[in-house]
Amino acid sequence: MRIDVVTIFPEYLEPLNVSLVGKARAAGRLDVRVHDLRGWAHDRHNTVDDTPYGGGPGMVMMTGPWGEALDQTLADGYEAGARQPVLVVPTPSGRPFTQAVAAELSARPWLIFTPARYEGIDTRVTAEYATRMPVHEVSIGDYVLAGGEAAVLVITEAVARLLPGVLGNAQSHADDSFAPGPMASLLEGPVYTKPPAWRGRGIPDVLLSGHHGKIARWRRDEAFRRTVEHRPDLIEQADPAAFDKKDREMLSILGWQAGPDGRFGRNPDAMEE
Ligand code: JCZ
Repeated sequence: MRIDVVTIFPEYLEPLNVSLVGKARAAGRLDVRVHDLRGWAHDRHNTVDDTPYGGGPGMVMMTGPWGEALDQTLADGYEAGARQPVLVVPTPSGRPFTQAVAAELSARPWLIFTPARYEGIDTRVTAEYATRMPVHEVSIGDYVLAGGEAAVLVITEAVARLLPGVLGNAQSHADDSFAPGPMASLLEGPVYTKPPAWRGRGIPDVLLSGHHGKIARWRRDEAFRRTVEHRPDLIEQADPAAFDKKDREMLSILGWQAGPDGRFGRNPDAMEE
């Protein structure tokens, strides 16, 4: 996979040299190019922003530098043999970035990120490139960053670990919270490692039992506990066909019951603080 990033803060992307993404690059599975948008500015002050039409606070990133940067980035990529680019634009007004979007992007050969600053990019830029390639405006969460660079780091890491040969074994993804499949829509439960006793705290006996069936069941029960506590919306949205008899027992213990449509909701008679 090839990734181009165009930004006014190339140093902000330094973490892409480290850890999983850095290793994927070193292994030749990922080719990352970071470009300084100011290299395509038109004046001696390297200006890339201007005041918003219609008034209001802040500044807007100008069409000129972005257009030339993207034209050059596309030309260089095609020249190097890259194909089928997707433009990924981090913005708080984008579609939610989810594990499903990460999986979709990981199947593409070429991603071009345009992290903005100020009040964002003149909307004609995405309109223009949307006529040439898929454009994904994505939000990594309901909070407001000062710019899109941190979102590029987040998205790149989520995508890179899905690339073939980057994480190692395929099972590593199958049990991820939010991965499709039998663990779908449940958060992962607690984990333990050595030593077996620490500050008076032990390990649940079942994990030392060697009984793989019981261990799997315990882990799933703990996943339900955590999901009910932290993300009850995931239980409410889950396809009840994904729940077996023991899942239903556990949900009942946790105060949840199936409604008329089969979906689970909190049992109002079992409400605790
Ligand atoms: C540019 N402020 C780009 C994205 N999910 C999310 N939160 N905040 C952003 C974001 C904020 C920005 C810019 C200026 C993305």
